[in-house]
Amino acid sequence: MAATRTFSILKPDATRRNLTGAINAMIEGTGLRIIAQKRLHLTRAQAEGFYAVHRERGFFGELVDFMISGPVVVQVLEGENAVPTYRDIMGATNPANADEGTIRKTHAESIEANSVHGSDSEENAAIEISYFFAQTEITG
Ligand code: RTP
Ligand code: MG
Repeated sequence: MAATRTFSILKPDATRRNLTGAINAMIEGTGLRIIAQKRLHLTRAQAEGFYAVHRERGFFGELVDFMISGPVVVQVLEGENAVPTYRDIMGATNPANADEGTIRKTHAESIEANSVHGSDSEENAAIEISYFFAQTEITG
């Protein structure tokens, strides 16, 4: 089967607790390959743009404040069924509902500070990858 890509963010609660390596090991354990990665401190405008689909939700302001509260690591992941493979290892949005062995069950602090983001479709993955990465930064 052809390799596909998804977009990932290790959120500020993860970088603050020095969990980049631990989470990357869980990602690589699925067989997904981290084909691009960089550490950034998002601006408010970048975070608002990234989460624009949620701007009408009650938690939008808090979510943006959280996402700019510290550095993040943005990544492109590649492998078979990359979007659902990553969503599976991430676990449910609320860590209280996440399965054992998932990133969020193991590491997340709360429904907001839930350690990771992963695209929810291949279409959104392509949009999100191009929001943060130039083609020349991705080595498949
Ligand atoms: P993500 O987009 O970050 O991968 O997470 P997701 O699909 O599992 O969840 P989504 O519904 O897209 O929500 C995006 C992020 O907003 C925060 N959130 N806070 N306070 C709340 O009720 C609430 N609900 C969602 C989380 O950080 C969630 O990952
Ligand atoms: Mg989402």
